[in-house]
Amino acid sequence: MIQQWWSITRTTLSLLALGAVTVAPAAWADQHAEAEAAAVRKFTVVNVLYEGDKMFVPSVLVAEQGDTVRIKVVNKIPGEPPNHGFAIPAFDVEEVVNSGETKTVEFVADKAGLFDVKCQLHPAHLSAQLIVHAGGK
Ligand SMILES: [Cu+2]
Repeated sequence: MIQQWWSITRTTLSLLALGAVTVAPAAWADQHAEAEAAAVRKFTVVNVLYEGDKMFVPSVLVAEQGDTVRIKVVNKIPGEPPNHGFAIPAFDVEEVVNSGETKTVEFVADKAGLFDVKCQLHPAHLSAQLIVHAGGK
């Protein structure tokens, strides 16, 4: 019974993880709709190991120009190395998060465009994207 539950849960979690990576446009639309109401855009980005690749979930973040962007970064990558970076060079964001830890970064998205979100420690780590819409509210 527990085994069956775990199997279903594991399948669901896998689909969720996959969905977060591949169905970005839906997440984008949701985030965009919420953007009208909030000047502080809050995200939780989880660093995961998925089928051999290290990546950020969600992998697309959307904000309006002028928003304060607050991102909670969680490192859930098991094993070595225990540290992973979280950097958005365009906004001078650079942090190192130890395995199992959480850190929060905050900045003002004062310019519009498409920006790289990456692990500054490991070039092979898959990047994410930050989209900042021009003009704001
Ligand atoms: Cu890394």
